[in-house]
Amino acid sequence: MKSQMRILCFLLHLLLVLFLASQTVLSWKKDEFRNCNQTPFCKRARSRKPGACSLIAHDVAISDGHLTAKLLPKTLPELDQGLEDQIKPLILTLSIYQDGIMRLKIDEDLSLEPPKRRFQVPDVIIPDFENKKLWLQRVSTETIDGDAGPSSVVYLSDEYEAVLRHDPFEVYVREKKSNDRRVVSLNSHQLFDFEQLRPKKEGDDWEERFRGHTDTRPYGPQSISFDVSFYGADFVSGIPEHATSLALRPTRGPGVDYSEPYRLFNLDVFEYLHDSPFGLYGSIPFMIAHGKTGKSSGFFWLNAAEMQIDVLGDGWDAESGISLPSGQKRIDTFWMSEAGIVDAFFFLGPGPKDVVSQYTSVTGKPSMPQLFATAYHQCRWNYRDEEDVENVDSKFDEHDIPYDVLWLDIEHTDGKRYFTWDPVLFPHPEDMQKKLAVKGRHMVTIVDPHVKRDESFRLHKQATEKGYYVKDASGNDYEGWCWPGSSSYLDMLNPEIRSWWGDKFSYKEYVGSTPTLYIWNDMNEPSVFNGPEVTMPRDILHYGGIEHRELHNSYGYFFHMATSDGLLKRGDGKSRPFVLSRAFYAGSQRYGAVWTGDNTADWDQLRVSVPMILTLGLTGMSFSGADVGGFFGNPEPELLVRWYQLGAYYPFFRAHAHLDTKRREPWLFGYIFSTSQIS
Ligand code: NBV
Repeated sequence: MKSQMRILCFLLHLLLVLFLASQTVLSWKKDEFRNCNQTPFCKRARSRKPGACSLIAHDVAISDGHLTAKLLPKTLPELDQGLEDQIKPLILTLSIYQDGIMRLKIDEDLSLEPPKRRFQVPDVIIPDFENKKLWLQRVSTETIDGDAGPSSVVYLSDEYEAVLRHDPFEVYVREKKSNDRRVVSLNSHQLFDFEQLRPKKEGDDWEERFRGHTDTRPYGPQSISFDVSFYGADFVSGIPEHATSLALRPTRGPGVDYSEPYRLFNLDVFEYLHDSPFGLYGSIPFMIAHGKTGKSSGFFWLNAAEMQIDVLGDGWDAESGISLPSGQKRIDTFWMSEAGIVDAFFFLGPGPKDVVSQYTSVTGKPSMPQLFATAYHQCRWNYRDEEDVENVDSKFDEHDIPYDVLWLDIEHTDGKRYFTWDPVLFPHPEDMQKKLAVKGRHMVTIVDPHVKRDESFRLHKQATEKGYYVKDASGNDYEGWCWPGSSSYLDMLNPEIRSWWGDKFSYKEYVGSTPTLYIWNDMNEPSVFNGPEVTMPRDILHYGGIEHRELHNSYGYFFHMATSDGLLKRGDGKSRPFVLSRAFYAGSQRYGAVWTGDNTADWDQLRVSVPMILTLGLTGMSFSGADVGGFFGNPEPELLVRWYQLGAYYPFFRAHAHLDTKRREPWLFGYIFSTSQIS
């Protein structure tokens, strides 16, 4: 009997081990995240058929140097009391800027007082951009290609002009010299849809539920979607961050590889897959199209709500009955966002470099990194204590391996209270930094956005007293779960809070910091362990009554900005900051470096790091890298060697490893690490 029990126990144990092993292999927790079908705005938008948009442009005029128009449905529904609010016009504004840039804004008619002003992302467009506006003086009218109604045409540059077709509503850019040749267009397939805000009526159920979380959605449906076509294009790239190829593969149409759209929703994804359109830690809604003719164009949608983008494969519209000007190859794309407005920029190139420089003339050029930051960084979660730091540092000298920066992860703090040091493990932080500094080396410490809710923690006390945390629907400080346990999150949308945060990096406030200490912002998607999809609920409230859903993708950007500005202030504006951030948004290039997060020690992840980093470079984030060696798991020696060889060419070159991995400082591999031993 006893031996039978033993066998049973053994078998159960074996089953458990097998189960756990299978979990580690397939550990991307797909079910924790929503797919398009589980995301009502995405499902609704994707089910629209070409030709569904019935808007036409009215009252086209020039006003304040812009072209303006009202968009109204072609057939107005019978006016009765209940429907009145459904036929409010949308206001369109088209503006032209120097160097081949067109901007299109579409919003609700604010004079009709919608229930709420929709969010427009602040502090992304650099102030200098407005000085590049060309003052439109006149609009000409043309009847194009047998259209029943007219189109309005305005000057864009010496080579291009912008066309607003009235019926059906469409916006495009065409070449002047052969005016049936288009460059880029919006709503050519008439998929445009703009859900206007409306008062809640009896019986409206706006709540959305996902895995035990309820999103109250007090303002109801407010999504926007439209198609954008790139003419003369052979492929499109951009819209990071995804672990996928440089040329984005189609997500809709016959025989496509991916069935989900490319998702842009900043998330802390545990053990991400190496080939997937699923959204990762950062979002840049900027796409570049390129053709074999050498011509490029680009499209950027300044909108920080959840976005989903389809690249439409050949034949996706076989049954639509819509025919676009023939003879021009093109790539069609479909853009969907949960909230916000249309604030879209079209870049006309003509070369790829021109497109990137047009994009960065809107969102800013990358900041010049400190020289040391372009060299090799040594990181691990975690270097245990001051002695460990000293040993690692001296081993680099002993083995004559160059390195410039040593990093400390979350375990260096006193109980995950950032800006503090564990009193037992790191009792002499200043001396530790000075010892590195005499050799010309620097240190980086981690500062995450979750603040430990602990009355005795000064940062938390001040933030609570000042009312600096984001609020839940009842107006209380939102509480989520993260490394320190119960935590709250600062409202980084508010410039006053950003400035207060920046002051925390002064030498006086960040006790134990010295001028050679720089910063790492992790978990700033923001990651909330017990939140929906491991992030902040969408109905949490920010400064000015903005819902988290409206700005989600820019939260990490504002956090990065505040930290970087803080380091600048610390050095009286004289010393350039270095801040590495995991989350990012359009414009993050102005604040420092990013990396591709928690990759895995395998060959596929080594491979995909290349298109990921190239894509980041194309979208302005030129200072980026991937964890050398792979964060999760233990790389075999050859993988590690190859990763170092590749990593030396990453703009940001840092080795990093998970807490549970074996130590892997380069000298630990002995002679195997010398290339002669590698097959
Ligand atoms: O702070 C711990 C880690 C960090 O080492 C890593 O680089 C980040 O991407 N952090 C994520 C949190 C835990 C990951 C499992």
